[in-house]
Formats: sequence, C-alpha cells, structure tokens
Amino acid sequence: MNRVVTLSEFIVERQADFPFAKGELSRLLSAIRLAAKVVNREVNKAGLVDDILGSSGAENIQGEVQQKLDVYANNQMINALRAQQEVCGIGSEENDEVIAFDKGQALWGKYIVMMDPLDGSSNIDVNVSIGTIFSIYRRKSKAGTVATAEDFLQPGLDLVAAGYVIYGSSTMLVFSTGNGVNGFTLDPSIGVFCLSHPNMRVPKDGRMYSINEGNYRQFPEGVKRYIKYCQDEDAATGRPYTSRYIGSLVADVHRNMIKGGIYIYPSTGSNPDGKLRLMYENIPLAFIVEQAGGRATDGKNRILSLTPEHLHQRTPLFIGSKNMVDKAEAFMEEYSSTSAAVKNEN
Ligand code: AHM
Ligand code: MG
Repeated sequence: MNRVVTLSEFIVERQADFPFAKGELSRLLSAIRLAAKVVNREVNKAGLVDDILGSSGAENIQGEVQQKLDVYANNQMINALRAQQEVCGIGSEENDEVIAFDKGQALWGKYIVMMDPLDGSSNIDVNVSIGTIFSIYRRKSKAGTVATAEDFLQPGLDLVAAGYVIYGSSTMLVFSTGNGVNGFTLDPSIGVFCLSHPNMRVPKDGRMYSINEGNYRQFPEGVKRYIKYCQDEDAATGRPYTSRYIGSLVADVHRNMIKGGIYIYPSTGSNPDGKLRLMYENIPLAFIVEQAGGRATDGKNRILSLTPEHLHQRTPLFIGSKNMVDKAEAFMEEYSSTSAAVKNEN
C-alpha cells in the first residue's frame, strides 16, 4: 500500500519550494486549511440548518445578495488568517473595502491574502459544488506599517501562492506555490487532507467547453464563432465537443484541470468587462492553471500580466487547456473588428 501523505507533511517537505522564510507558508496554509474544514462542515449540513441556508438579506459591493454561507465562510477565513498573524491585509469579494490590520503583530505580517470565500454561492441551495479561491502576495510596503493600495493591487505575476477548495462530491484543496500544482482530498473520517492528485496537469487538448450560452446574443463575434467551431462536426478533432456548464467557476475549472476543456466568461453587452473578478477569481485560477500547463487570458492578454486598477475589477476569462484557449483567442483576434451591426445579425 502506498504511504498516505497528508497536507501538513507535504508542506513541511516542500518548504524549500517557497522562496521566502520557512514556516510562514506553512502557517498561512494551515490557517486556510483550517478555515476550509470548518466551511466544509457547514456546507455539508447546509440543507439541515435553517438559519444557514438561504439569503442573509445583505448585498455585497457587486450588488449581489449575499448568502448566509458566504458571510460565514468570509468570517471563518478572516478569523483564521488574523489568528496566524502572517497577514497584514485581506481583500475579499464579500467586503467593500480591504481589511488592513492596524495594530499588534499583524502590522508586521509579510503577506496579503485576496479571496473569494465562497464562489458559486447561488448553487448552495441546490446542492451543487461550490468553492473557495485564494491567493497570497508578499506585501510591498514596509513591515510594521498599515498595508496600502500598492500591497493589494498587485499583478498576478507577483503572486507567491494560490489555491482553491472545492466542496464537491468530495472536498479537495488544490494549490500551487509556483512549482506545479498538487491536490489534496479531505478524508472526512479523520478530518485530514491527503495528497490524492500529485503534480496535476491540464490536458493540452480537451473536448469540453463551458460557457453560459444563454448570453449568446450578447457575446463578441469571436466567441460566437468559437462556439460554432466547438459544435461543428469534424472527426479528426473530435468535434462536436461536449458542452458542460455548472455555473460554479471552481467546479468548471477543476473538471477542466482533470479532463481538459475550456471555460469562458466573455464580455457581454450588459457586462462589457465580463462578470468575474480579476483579483479574487481570475488571477488565482490563472496561476493554478498555468502552473498545470494550461492557459488563461482575457481573450487577448495573459491574465497574470494584467495590473489591477481597482479592487473589485472584472475582466473576461478564457481558461483551460492550452490548445483550446489558443483556438478561442485566434477567433477573438480574427473577428475583433467585426461591426456591431454584423454581430447583432448572428
Ligand atoms: P459569485 O462569485 O457571485 O458566486 O459569481 C461567480 C460565479 C461563478 O462561479 C460562475 O462561473 C459564474 O458566476 C456564473 O455566472 P452566470 O450565472 O452569469 O453564468
Ligand atoms: Mg462569490
């Protein structure tokens, strides 16, 4: 029987991979791991608990109704990170403003964490997979001071680690510190994450495309043409491809990480920058997918090379198997100048 490697053992063994001081990453990841387990416990009993299931009545900065579990997950993550004192600031999709700790040891924390504590939360009520997405940056400002905007608005190229937790048929934590991607499955009987998917690689080609086709009429011409390409018959390339859209980004990306595929959330007429947030969703997932050999762009530019201008910024996202993203980008390029009149005819 193979020896089971737990997440804690793995982190200790791989500390040399982390370019900065030893121990800090372990403490940070163990805070995230702990919060993930607590959120997982609540997610699993969501259907049982009246005051957890359903909406909290509040709206977040994007004007979306917050689900109670979003608020719960947000608080758990913040509390766990605050307790570790390695972090001087946290940006969360659920908070209008950043949290910059202004007293105590946290002022000396060297890291910033950006997160979407519970992505896909509209799926909670219907028992569909949801996820937590996080990314870790090194602060730019001086330790001992309150973190500033330049600490929070860093490009993905400056990331030091990122990951996601998927609360699915099993719960997994997948992360990268820039040396490949590893996935750990929670063994609920002992409450321990065990290495189940070492060195994850996104297949170079895939046969699945994921997009909310209900918005078809509002898509850029390049995306419309790419969808048609996916639906065309061509035995040589295995088309038509299969359409799979869970509507839960972590779940769609995770499936494509394992089976190959592309996820697209393009600009639409009503959301010219797409829906997904650069800092909380796109950058961390782009980092992981690239580390696994895939690609992530906004249809033109590499997601990781974009410098965020504001906290809750959105960008289009094309992410997944390298050859599929290349192809979709080629369509975007070819039809970039198609006029609005032509677009509306399709
Ligand atoms: P959320 O962060 O508010 O949950 O929104 C993000 C989610 C993604 O998980 C999912 O891929 C997308 O929104 C679905 O959006 P749509 O319903 O427009 O297809
Ligand atoms: Mg969310």
